[in-house]
Parts: sequence; C-alpha cells; structure tokens
Amino acid sequence: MALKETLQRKIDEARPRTKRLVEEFGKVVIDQVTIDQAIGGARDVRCLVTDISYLDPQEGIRFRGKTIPETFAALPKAPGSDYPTVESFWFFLLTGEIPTQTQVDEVLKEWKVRQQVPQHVFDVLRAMPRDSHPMAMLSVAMLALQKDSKFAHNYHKVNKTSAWEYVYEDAYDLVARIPVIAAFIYNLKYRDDKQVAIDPSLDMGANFARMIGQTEQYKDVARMYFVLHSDHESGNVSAHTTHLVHSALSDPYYSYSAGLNGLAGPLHGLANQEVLDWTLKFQEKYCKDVEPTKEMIRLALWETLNAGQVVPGYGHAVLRKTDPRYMAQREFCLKTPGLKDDPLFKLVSLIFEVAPGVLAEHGKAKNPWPNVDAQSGVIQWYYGVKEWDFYTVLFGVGRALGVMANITWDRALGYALERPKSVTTDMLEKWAHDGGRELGAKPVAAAAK
Ligand code: HAX
Repeated sequence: MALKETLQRKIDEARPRTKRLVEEFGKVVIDQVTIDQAIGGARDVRCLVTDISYLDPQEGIRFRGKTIPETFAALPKAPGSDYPTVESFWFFLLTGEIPTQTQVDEVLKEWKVRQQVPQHVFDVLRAMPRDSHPMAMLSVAMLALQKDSKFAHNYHKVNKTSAWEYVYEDAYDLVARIPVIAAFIYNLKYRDDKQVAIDPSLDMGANFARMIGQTEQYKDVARMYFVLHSDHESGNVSAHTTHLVHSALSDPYYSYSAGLNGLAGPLHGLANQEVLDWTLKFQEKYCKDVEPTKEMIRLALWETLNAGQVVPGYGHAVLRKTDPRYMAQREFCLKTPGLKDDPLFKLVSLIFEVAPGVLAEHGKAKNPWPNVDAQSGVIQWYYGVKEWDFYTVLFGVGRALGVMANITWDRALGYALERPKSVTTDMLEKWAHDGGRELGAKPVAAAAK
C-alpha cells in the first residue's frame, strides 16, 4: 500500500479515538498549572498531543515508539549503507509503520518529482545580501514557496475531514525541496554560487552530500543527521511554533518559516553554531601550542558562566540525562576511522568529561548533561563543512520531517486553533495570597483587586 493510502488508513483508525477522548472524557483532568510554570515558559505542562515522537526525561526520544538505535535497525537501509534513507524514515514518521522496500521505492520515486524547486526561490535567495544568515535565507525560501501552496489554494474547497490531504501535499513537497534549497544556500554563500544539479538517481541524503560537494562517507552523515534532528515531541520551540502558526490554518510554508525563525535562536537550534564558536575560541585562547587539559576546560567554562552566559550544548528543558542524539553521534565518531582521533572530537569528548561537573557545581541547570548540539558540529567540521553558521540549516532540514508529519496529523485529527489563556500579575498575586485559584471560579476582573 502506498504512503498516502497507508496514512489514510491510519487516520481512519485514529479519528474515532480522538473523538471519543473529547466527547466522553473531555473533562478528565491530566495536569495542573503552577505560578512558576505560568511565568517560566510552561515547562512540563501537559497540553499538547502528538503520536509522532515522545521525549522521556530519562530515556530520551522515541520516534513512533522506537529509540534511536531501534529506529535505525528497523528501517530499510540505503544501498550499501548501515543507515536508512530519509525517505523511508518519512514514511515511518507519518504512518508509524516500517515501510517495505517496495513502499520505500515508491516514496523515493515520488520524492524526485516533488524535489524540484521553482526558479523564483533561487532568484529571491540570490537577491538577498550574501552576508544574510543562512537561517534567514532558509526561512525566506519557505515564504517564497508559499505562493504555490496547495493547501492555501484549496482552502475554500476543503472541509475539516479533507483538509489534511492538502497539508500532506505541501508537507511532502516541503520536505523534498528543503535539502535542495539548503544545498543551494550553502553553495551560494560559501562556494561562490557554484551550484550542483540534483542527481535523480540518488536518495535525499546522498543527493545532499553530492550537491554540497561532499564525499561518499558524508552520505551517511546526512542521513543520520536529518533523522536524528527530525522530531523531539511537540513542545520545543520550532515544533511548537510550526504547530501554533498552522493552527490558524496558515499553510505549511508560512508555518515552517515561523518554526525556522524559532530554531534560529541560540537557546534552541543555533546552539550547534554556538558550540563550535565556543570550542574554537577555547582552542585559540588556551591551546595554541599545548594539548588541552581538563583544568583549562574548567577555567574556560567558569569564565563563560561568570560572564552570565550559558554553556552551549549543555542542558535541556525536558531531558535529565545525556541526550541519546548526542550519544548516537558520538558513537558514529568512535566507529569512524580518522574521526575518532580527530583533535576537535577529542576536545569535545574532554569537555563532556568536565562540563557536567562544572554545571552541577554552578548549581543552576536542572540538567548538566550534553544535548544534541554539543556533538553535531564536530562531525560537520571533520568532513569539511566548516562554515558553522550553516549548522542550524542542517538542523532545519531534519526538523522539517518531524513538524511536517505533525501538522499533517494536526489537520487529520482536526486539532483546534491554539489559544491558551493569559492572566495578569495582579491575578497571580491574588491567587498566591489565597493559596491558589479556586478552580471553576471565573477569573473575572474582580479577582485582580
Ligand atoms: N549553561 C549555563 N546555565 C544554564 C545552562 C547552561 N548550559 N542550562 C541551564 N542553565 C541555567 C538557565 O539559564 C537557568 O538560569 P536562570 O535561573 O538564571 O534563568 C537555570 O539554569 C535553570 O534552567 P533549566 O530549568 O535547567 O533549563 P531551561 O529549561 O530553562 O533551559 C535550555 C533549557 C536548553 C535553554 C538551557 O539548558 C540552555 O540555555 N542550554 C544552553 C543552550 C543550548 O544548548 N540549547 C540547545 C538545547 C537543545 C535544543 O533545543 N537543541 O536545538
């Protein structure tokens, strides 16, 4: 059964479950909100639903119920590779089913049709100042694609049951086009606009590697990287923003442009660029003629903390252990000859030995362990992708898979316009004084007095 038919079957199975939950169990309480959660970024408040992935604080991410190693093991592999194609992962994320090789071949075929990027998108990118941040370029490219949104064009023809089909169309086009656009931005900014045509015989990861002038080995780096960065349940800034904007029925291009703008923040996806910046500055300052030591790292970390800065690549809003996405990349480094002895990898490994202790001593971060961004730049650097302001674009290519699968399902299950309620500081002070807000009571203006 092809991807769309499989998805339709899964949607038909899922819809009655959501309907029943709302109609029969809609008033069942699943969480409460405290004042520090209201002021502190809604940490841990359970008010989003997704079946695409789940993030356990101790275990880390599961895609469709599978850990990272289980996901890599279960999916059909790219020819001659230990890693699955991104296309097979797309089938899996959308449907929750492991595709057969025939189903993967169908996606590969369709992907090649959808990956054609209209010329005007390239023209828009070329018109931007060359020193624009590549994330700004990627976000603008999403907006340039918007004029051809199938969802926007058909908005007046669809109803709540059929709307998902056009989101699916745009989502599929977007995930197929975004690596081509990312490669274009890379070549435009860093390789004198020497562009490389798509090779229609290659899967997404291999094609991306070729388009940015990379080696054979980088094909697996791309496949691994895009899968690892795809999804981290719904509450992170890029996923949540995309979901929020789409909840107004803004089409997938508007929605993902917004999501990318959130990913471009240094506390989120831009942290991978920040990690490289921090590490290279450390090398420059401390290790010009000498090998780095733990003591040097300790000093440098404290300098950062004492300056009121965060240590990039460490900490997480949900995780309370080392990010398995960090470990998956670390294992890739350890099993890759050359990379495992690379000085930058060794340095990042040494930081891994020191930073959690320093952060624990500092006493603020709830999670002193490394996240995905602490490791990803090292691999890119090793393979010659040294332009570290591009690293968040790579994240954005991967993240598109998760958020596009999510908003397809948002429409399939008819999720509502997102509109949480705000309160005033006066109200919080009154409820603090009263020992809590009397639930069921209306938060009328009088409550603020
Ligand atoms: N270095 C220094 N201080 C840190 C810290 C770090 N790596 N991580 C957390 N803290 C601080 C916070 O800034 C906060 O300080 P204040 O009380 O002064 O505001 C305190 O510790 C408590 O924070 P927390 O509850 O542990 O963490 P948050 O949920 O508030 O924030 C962040 C999570 C990821 C934003 C945070 O850990 C951080 O800034 N890390 C560094 C940047 C980074 O690596 N970001 C990428 C995260 C993964 C991701 O999204 N990838 O895209």
